[in-house]
Amino acid sequence: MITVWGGQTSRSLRVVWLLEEMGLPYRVRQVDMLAPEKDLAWLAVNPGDFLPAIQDGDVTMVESVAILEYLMGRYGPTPLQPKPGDPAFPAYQQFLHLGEAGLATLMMVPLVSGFIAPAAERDNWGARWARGCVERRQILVRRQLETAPYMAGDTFTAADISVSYALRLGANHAGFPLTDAEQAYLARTTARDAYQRAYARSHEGVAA
Ligand SMILES: N[C@@H](CCC(=O)N[C@@H](CS)C(=O)NCC(=O)O)C(=O)O
Repeated sequence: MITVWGGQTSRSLRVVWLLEEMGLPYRVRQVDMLAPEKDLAWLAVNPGDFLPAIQDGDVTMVESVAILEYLMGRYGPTPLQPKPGDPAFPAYQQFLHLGEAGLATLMMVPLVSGFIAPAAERDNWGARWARGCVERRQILVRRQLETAPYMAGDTFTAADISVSYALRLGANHAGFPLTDAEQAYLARTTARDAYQRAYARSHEGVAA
């Protein structure tokens, strides 16, 4: 049984979403990152103390997009992961990684500056720089949506799991507005049964 260590708004949602899409059995172990006392069982899994992580038999892994690639490689093949010879593969690979490396990672800087930093440090050069980087990278998502319903083309893939998470993170927690096309895209991806189940499982046992 695969164990997903996660939190309700964490990138563990990407992992749980993929597991639901693939129909694989798993359990979620919630970690409260803001708890005054650290969960020692959690720190033994990831001493770096960032979510998500998975345990699958002898395998322990962190980094949400790497975990997606592991699960698809280990338990695929799956249409969520186009093969290298597929014309959709380059766009798939690009947006799978852009969702984290190009968008979500950079979004964290204005997010923590805007909502967690002391008031005097909220408007800072680093946060403004990161915001500009995200805004320019988001143009690539918008350009893709002018020609196709999904990041890799006509078919939903793990790249959509990666990018959808980032767009929601930015819009809901870091003040990155969504265009009409991005909103329609998110409505499309998050209407999937697997997303709905993943969202519910990720929030189980968590007070509203
Ligand atoms: N690139 C990592 C980012 C992980 C990350 O930033 N996780 C957040 C929660 S979504 C976290 O645990 N932040 C606390 C910290 O890094 O101290 C991934 O995709 O898994």
